[in-house]
Amino acid sequence: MLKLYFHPRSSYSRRVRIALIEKNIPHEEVILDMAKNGHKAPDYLALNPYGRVPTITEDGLVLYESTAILNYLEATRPAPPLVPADVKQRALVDMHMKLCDIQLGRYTGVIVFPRRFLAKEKWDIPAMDAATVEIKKHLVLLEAQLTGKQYLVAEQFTLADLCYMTLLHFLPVMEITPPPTVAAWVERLLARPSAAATQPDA
Ligand SMILES: N[C@@H](CCC(=O)N[C@@H](CS)C(=O)NCC(=O)O)C(=O)O
Repeated sequence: MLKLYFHPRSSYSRRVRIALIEKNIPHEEVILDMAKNGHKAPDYLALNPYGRVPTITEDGLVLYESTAILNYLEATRPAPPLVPADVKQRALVDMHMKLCDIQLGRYTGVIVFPRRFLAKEKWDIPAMDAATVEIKKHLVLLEAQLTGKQYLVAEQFTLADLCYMTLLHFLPVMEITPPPTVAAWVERLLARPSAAATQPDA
């Protein structure tokens, strides 16, 4: 059976958990005690030498990096689909998944991690301010791409939306107010039962 190693507060793990729910995939869950460095323990590092979550294992395969896992789940369990059938539309999904990590994930980490887990004296305020600027720039681009649309690609919920939703969940924590179309899109995504079932406690 597919096994998922994760932490309930991890946004990248949440991507995979949402896909498992959306696709109704039976699996076993292993929660790592990250507060006690469970993700740096030798037995976990033997699976994922980067010591990050999520990781999945299945039939001898060990796979980490959330987007690689999402693509694997899609390839092995195509129904219900989380990508469009059309090749060009599928390419757009891949583009948005990559841009989500490069243009957003990179910067949300700079702000969200200290705000959730570190005392204020330990915050790197200039770095967090610079990250805020980059995120706001990206949200302006997303606003233009989403105008008149419900979802990023092909008017259907895809892996592109899924990748964004677990990071944009933290807009309030980052004290960033999104432009209106992005705000409505995030609300729509986070209203999905799979989002409710995986909501982090803080
Ligand atoms: N690019 C990775 C990011 C995974 C990641 O950064 N996970 C965080 C938790 S959300 C983690 O494990 N951090 C622990 C560490 O970096 O030591 C992915 O998409 O899976």
